Amino acid sequence: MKVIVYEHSWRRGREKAMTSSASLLYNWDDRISSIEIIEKYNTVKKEEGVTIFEDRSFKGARVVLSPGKYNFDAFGEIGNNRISSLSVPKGYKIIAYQERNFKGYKKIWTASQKYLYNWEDKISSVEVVGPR
Ligand SMILES: [Ca+2]
Ligand SMILES: [Ca+2]
Repeated sequence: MKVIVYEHSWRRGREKAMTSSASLLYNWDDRISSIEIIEKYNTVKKEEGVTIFEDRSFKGARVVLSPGKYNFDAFGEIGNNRISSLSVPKGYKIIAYQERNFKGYKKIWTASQKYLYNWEDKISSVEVVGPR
């Protein structure tokens, strides 16, 4: 959820967008007079995207990648050359590359793969494309 707080009533004065409760108090304690809650922010779920798995059949370490471009350093504990299966939600696709920086052999998947055949443990960068 995203919240916009305002210094004065009726959404006037200084404003600040907040997406976590931690940032709420600093400089704004007792100064917030109106507030706007943006529920819409919540409709794009943070967890939505392609899930990469370390092992076949959606097992082992997993990392969810929302639409964007990622080198293997963004694969978390999975790391370089270790992806063995992919969960691809409807409407999503993943473009995988065997080298970092989106180079080398390239392959596109538009559905989940429990086994990557000759692509197992080779992926070094990916681009995730969401539904449009
Ligand atoms: Ca693996
Ligand atoms: Ca590679």
